[in-house]
Amino acid sequence: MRAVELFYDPRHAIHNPAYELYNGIQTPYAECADRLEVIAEHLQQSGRKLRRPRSYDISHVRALHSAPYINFVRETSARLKNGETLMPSNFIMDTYTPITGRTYQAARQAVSTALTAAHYVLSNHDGMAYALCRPPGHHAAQKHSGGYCYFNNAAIAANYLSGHGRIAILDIDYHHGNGTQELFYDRDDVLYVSIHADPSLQFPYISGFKSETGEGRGKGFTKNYPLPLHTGNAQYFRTLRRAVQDVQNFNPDFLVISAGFDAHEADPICRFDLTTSCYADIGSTISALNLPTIIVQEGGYNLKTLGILAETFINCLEK
Ligand code: OKP
Ligand code: ZN
Repeated sequence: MRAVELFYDPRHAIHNPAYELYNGIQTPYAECADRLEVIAEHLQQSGRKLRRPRSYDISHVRALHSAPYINFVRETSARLKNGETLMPSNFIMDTYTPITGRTYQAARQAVSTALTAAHYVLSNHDGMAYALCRPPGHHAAQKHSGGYCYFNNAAIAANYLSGHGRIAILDIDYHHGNGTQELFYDRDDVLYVSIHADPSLQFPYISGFKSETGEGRGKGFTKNYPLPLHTGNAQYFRTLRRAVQDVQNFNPDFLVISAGFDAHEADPICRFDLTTSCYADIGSTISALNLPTIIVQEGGYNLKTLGILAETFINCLEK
């Protein structure tokens, strides 16, 4: 039994945009603060302790994101008054990623939460650490972002760990992590493997196709497994076995999981048909790799199921 240490910063809630634009129409913000609150409450009620992360300086963010992009998020946040929201057009590639007066601070804290988890496994090689991050990160690229993301929490933690060995990132969020893929596309010391919905039909549309495999030294160190709408447990699990085989072939020293729970059948904005038991199987399969592992929270939008999914997943990681 390997324990999963949990890191959670309640100040994530200061980032809470009022709406996103969908075909020009204001709709409630799916990436809401309650997402993380229901997970945190559920885990605490099932007897788990949540630890507060420490803070890390900006150098970790600068290592992957461009100065103009970081400055844009910081300065935009700084000039917005409480309650004001900007739907940016430069640097942000969609209308789902508004900036508020507190966005920069919350995004920095989410990075710190992921880095705290990374630091934990550096000194506890048998351990695992789960970073309850919000806002999520895997759509954040070097010079721009989108998809509810600002800074790439998982990628920044992976980059930090890459100073200590070879890193495999396994992204099980329903959406392709275009930001993470881009940030490591030309690197051979960080493997990126993603299972996600067919990007010709689903966000982020621009990447996640099978043909994208890396470039230069990074050729062969990106692996994409796009799946059709309404993928169920059996097909998902077959694909997961292949993805896990890729991870084993790479022989990493550390594993980073970009964990979205939005491939579940009850997710309101996604269209896979996984049941809760599939998250148990995913947890057990990852656990069997027996690697120092951090789990970084990405998507998952059904407030009624997020708590149980996180608990199921963590319980099986520990078995
Ligand atoms: C972020 B993550 C629904 C459209 C929203 C944006 C999806 C961002 C997903 N109103 N599309 O990877 O879970
Ligand atoms: Zn997602």
